[in-house]
Amino acid sequence: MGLLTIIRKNRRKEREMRILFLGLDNAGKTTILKRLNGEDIMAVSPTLGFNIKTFVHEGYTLNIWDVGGQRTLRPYWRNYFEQTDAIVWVVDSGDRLRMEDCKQELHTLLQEDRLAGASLLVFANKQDIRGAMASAEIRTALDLDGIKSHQWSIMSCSAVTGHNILEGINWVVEDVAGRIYYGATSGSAPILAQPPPLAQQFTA
Ligand code: G3D
Ligand code: MG
Repeated sequence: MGLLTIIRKNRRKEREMRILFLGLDNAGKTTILKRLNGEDIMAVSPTLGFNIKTFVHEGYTLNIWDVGGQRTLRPYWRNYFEQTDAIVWVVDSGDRLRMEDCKQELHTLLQEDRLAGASLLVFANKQDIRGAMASAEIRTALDLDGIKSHQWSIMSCSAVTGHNILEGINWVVEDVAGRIYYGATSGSAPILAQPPPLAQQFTA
């Protein structure tokens, strides 16, 4: 049995998922995580390295890696790719000027072999800002429909109001569980009460 197979089996038994939060700097990654963790969202400062947060959600342990998105830090993203089950790509929906940069970075990221198979959730964050781009507009601007390599979904949200944050994480957990746990042939795979819904495109 290969090492990867052993690691996968262990993770299945432990019901663990590894989720990577990425996106340009200032998109709201750290704020979303703080919101999820019930922390004070007013106390965020730019992430110079990375934060790891662990939550138990719907019976799964989520290890969430929040990595700094400044241009100078982006070359280091690849150090975090191993064993990633899902990518949460956070977008500042008010930042029209950097949408092209955002698209390029996302499409470059998705070419990474080590991310093959990871689910992709695009969070169109900061919907509370006046003039924010709607998720349908961001879907086009980021050419999400051109992504054939990953199962993806886009969801509008606001870390400030909390709108759709949990719904987004639910989609990630269901999508990953559908692949890792339902696709499992090992007897150690947990049995869930309900099959997860098929991947859906959220345009809320
Ligand atoms: P990052 O981790 O992606 O780099 P941060 O982004 O979480 O550090 O957030 C960057 C700034 O955006 C912060 O403001 C934060 O309060 C703000 N922000 C995050 N999410 C939202 C949101 O949903 N709505 C609004 N209006 N602002 C948001 P500061 O002023 O501290 O730079
Ligand atoms: Mg940050």
